[in-house]
This record gives sequence, C-alpha cells and structure tokens, in this order.
Amino acid sequence: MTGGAGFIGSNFVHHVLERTDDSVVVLDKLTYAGNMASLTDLPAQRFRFVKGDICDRELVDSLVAKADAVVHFAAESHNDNSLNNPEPFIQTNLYGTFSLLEAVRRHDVRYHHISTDEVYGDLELDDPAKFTPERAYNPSSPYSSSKAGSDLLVRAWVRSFGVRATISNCSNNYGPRQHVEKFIPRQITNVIDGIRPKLYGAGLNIRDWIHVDDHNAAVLTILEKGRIGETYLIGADGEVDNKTVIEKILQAMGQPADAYDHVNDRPGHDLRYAIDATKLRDELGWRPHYTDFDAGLAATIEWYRTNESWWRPQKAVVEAKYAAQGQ
Ligand code: NAD
Ligand code: TDX
Repeated sequence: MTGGAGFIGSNFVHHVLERTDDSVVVLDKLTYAGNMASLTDLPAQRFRFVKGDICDRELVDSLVAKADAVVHFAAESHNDNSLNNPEPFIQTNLYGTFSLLEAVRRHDVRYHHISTDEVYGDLELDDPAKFTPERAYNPSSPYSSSKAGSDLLVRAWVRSFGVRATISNCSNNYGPRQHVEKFIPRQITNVIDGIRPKLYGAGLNIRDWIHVDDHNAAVLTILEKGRIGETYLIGADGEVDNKTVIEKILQAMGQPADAYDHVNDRPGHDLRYAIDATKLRDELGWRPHYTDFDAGLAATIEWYRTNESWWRPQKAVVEAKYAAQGQ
C-alpha cells in the first residue's frame, strides 16, 4: 500500500494488521504529512516500511511485482496547500497514480484506488440530491481536479488494459492521527493551546463526516468483495456545517460555544458535500459503526489531548502558514 504514514493510510495499517492475517508493505515518501510515530507497535514479521516516492517507476515496479494487491492512499491531500502551490498535486496525484497503474498492469496485480467525494464538485445547501457514482465530475480546486484526473486514469486503465481495479470516493474523514492542518484537528489543538478556533467565512459550508475506521472498513470490504471496474461511494450520512462543528468542539472542551474567530474564506470554497452510499450498503453489506458524531468527536478530542507529542512538532509551522494568509 501507499501513503501508510499519513492519516487514513496509517489507520488502515493498524486496521488490517489487527483484523486480518495479511502482511503489509508501506511505500511512503514521508512528506510533511507523513509521520512515523503513526506506525509504532506493529508486528514486525507482518509489516515493512519502504521510504520512497510513488513517482519512482523502478522502485514502484519492484514492490508491485511482489504484492498480491495494491491499495493507493498516497496523495497531496490538502485543498489550501493546493491553492498556494498546485505543482506537487499534479506530480504526486496524477503522475504517481500513472506510475502505480503501469506497475499493476505489467504484473497483473489487483488495485484499489482511494479517492474523494470532492471530484463531484459541490451541492447547494438546500439541494435534496446527494452524490451518486453516476454523477458527472465537476471538481473545484487543484487538489480535487488532480484527484478527479487520477480516477479517470484508473477507469481508462481498466477499460483499455484490463487492469483489475476498483475506486472508492469517500467523504470527509475524522479521527486519530489526522494532520493539524485539517479542520477538526486544527481547532482541537487550537483550544488546547488557548488559541481561538478559526472558521472560514460564515461557516455555513457542509461536510459529510465519517470516522476513519468506517472508511477503512469499507475499503477492506471493497478490496475483498468489490466488483472489478466499479466505483463505490463511502459515506455515513454525517452532514454537519462547519460552524456547528466548531461549536461542538468548543462545548466538548468546556469553552463557550461562540469563542471562535471568523477568518478569510477559502477561494472557490465548496459549499456542500453529501454521499449516497446505497450501492456500498446494498451490494457489499457495509454499515458504519460510528453513527454518533458527538461521541466520535469526543474520542478524537481525547486522542489529541493524550497524544500531544504526536502533533506538537507540526503545530507552530502550520499556524504560522495560516496566519500569513489571514486564516
Ligand atoms: P495525508 O496527507 O494525511 O497523507 C498522505 C500520505 O501520502 C503521507 O504519509 C505522505 O508522506 C504520503 N505521500 C505524499 N506524496 C507521496 C509520494 N509522492 N510518494 C509516496 N508517498 C507520498 O492524507 P489522508 O488525509 O490520509 O488521505 C489519504 C487519501 O485519502 C488521499 O488519496 C486522499 O485524497 C483520500 N481522501 C481523504 C479524505 C480525508 O478526509 N482526509 C477523504 C476522502 C479521500
Ligand atoms: O481552519 C479551518 N477553518 C475552516 O473553516 C480549516 C483548516 C478548514 N475550514 C473549513 C474548510 C472546509 O469547509 O472546514 C472544512 C473542512 O476543511 P478541510 O479539513 O481542509 O477539508 P476539506 O477541504 O473539506 O477536504 C477534506 O475532505 C476531502 C480532505 O482534506 C481531503 O483530502 C478530502 O478529499
């Protein structure tokens, strides 16, 4: 698998090693987003870490040659970074996916591609529709367009070369080991540090939150039972607007619900995402386990409180970057 030192990938490593007898090899470049502290206490005989770039065709080819399946999590993943400097997004998300696809094609290895609901663009706040696998792609940011392009590469390699691939597009994840640049960990660690949470614009934007373990359980299900060539949308009916999320965090951490600042909005900021996961539920029988967002949030707050050494080294750099752009 790729990207195993990142947020979702590291949780996937723990998930797979705890729930199956499989062995896992992680290929990860250890960018600013990779953290080896996320990969401790793992069974040494079933886990191997390789530091390297998914764009390194030779390295990728040699690892894929020995794999039964490839699950591709590695990406440049943060929208705000993609607005400041799109280049690594094009390189990693597009060329990196191409590099993996060529290797799985050559060695006929099963491939699962991790993607995002952001490829569909956004919905109006009052639109009764949700995203379905048939919806046309309409991405807004350099990040989401690079992910959309990578999905299309996968579809073409399935159709033209018979690559045995599946794709999943998931909504916003939360849970342990998420980088402090992202919305929920940023606000939790702000409150711990006595900094007021920062809400972009009016904060009416809606995200469809899912716990990272529910995402990873779905990925494992698709890897084992998914139909080749198919796209599955992963979501747990968790729509909440950003303002409400900040208020919930403040209240859960014993602060007044209005003790936050409005800051500059994100250019091109998507208004609302919402996933219809009927296909995944009906075809593959997947169900989310974490259906109580407040409880999941409380557990996540507790994780950041007790794992300060995990996030502390990144915090000041991230806040300085945001401050420089009025966020
Ligand atoms: P992350 O930024 O926390 O982790 C990304 C990992 O990929 C890091 O360990 C990094 O070192 C590694 N990486 C980056 N470039 C690399 C390269 N060129 N070669 C090898 N490794 C490289 O990301 P995340 O939030 O865990 O997201 C993982 C995947 O899930 C991404 O594909 C993302 O698009 C997708 N996704 C994320 C969310 C979410 O809410 N975070 C939702 C839906 C889909
Ligand atoms: O400080 C903040 N204040 C704020 O209001 C930050 C960092 C974000 N926001 C808003 C922007 C979004 O509407 O919160 C929402 C969530 O922001 P992010 O955590 O940056 O996530 P988002 O842009 O929605 O993208 C996430 O979900 C889809 C992941 O980062 C992507 O990798 C994934 O594809």
